[in-house]
Amino acid sequence: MQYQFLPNSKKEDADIIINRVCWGESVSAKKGTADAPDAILKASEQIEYYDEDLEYSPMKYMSVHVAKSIHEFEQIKRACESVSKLKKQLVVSLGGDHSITPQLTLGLLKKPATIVFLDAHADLRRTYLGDENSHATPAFHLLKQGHKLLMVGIRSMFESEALRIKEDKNISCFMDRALQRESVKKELLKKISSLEGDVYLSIDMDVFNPAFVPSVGTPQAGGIDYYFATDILRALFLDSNAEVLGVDLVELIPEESNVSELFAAKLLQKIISYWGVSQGFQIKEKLGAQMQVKYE
Ligand SMILES: [Mn+2]
Repeated sequence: MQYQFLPNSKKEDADIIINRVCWGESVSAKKGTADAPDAILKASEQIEYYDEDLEYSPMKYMSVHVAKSIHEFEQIKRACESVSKLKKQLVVSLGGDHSITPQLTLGLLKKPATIVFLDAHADLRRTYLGDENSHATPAFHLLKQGHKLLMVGIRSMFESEALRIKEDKNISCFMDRALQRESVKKELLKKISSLEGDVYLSIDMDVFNPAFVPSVGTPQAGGIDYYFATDILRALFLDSNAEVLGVDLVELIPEESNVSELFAAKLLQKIISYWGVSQGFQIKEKLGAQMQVKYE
């Protein structure tokens, strides 16, 4: 598989590493998350190279490596361990269900970080239907790993999860309902702009309104929209001093209309584009993957 049908660089030379984590074994309302990585990459072929917001073509400046797909839970951690020590790389992992996130952070993050966690669900269960590594438990594991959680878009939780959000000093939570107010949106963007240190961004695609992303494992009424998500990317990548080491997009299920995967592919392009500007690529020499292809 390729990103935007562009040539693949070697892993050690690439600016962007895309992991395909085809893992969706934990119990979900719907099945099919394991097929999402390739469906999102296929959909990326439909996304223009030019970023109309940031007014440059990110892939003229950046190279990309799409890694071999991962099908074993035990392999997920390793996908992030072999990132280059010689150059800065952004690791974007396409899931899979949300149980993959704590494995990815185990491999990628060397010290306590802030996890920006976009999700409709709190995902703070210790176990879910007897499964410790379920799509309902990632936030629990991330806290256990010593990270701080900035939760965004939450609108579904168990009572014990609500209590934990209130009591745990390592959790900041912006509920979806509150985010309907402009003032709270602004407050969140300000908070993200003030982040420092290592950051990991986990985007459960069910954070979006199901009208925009209909096909996810556990859809939930309410939800944020695409433009607010790009505001979050801007605050994180361009306005803050944080160093974003990795991103994941999880819980998507490919569907016939392709609307959900096209949304995810566009979001993926924006993530790469904003990170690129944060690293100053748009004023560097054009050595990117798009320079190797003739088609527009
Ligand atoms: Mn989730």
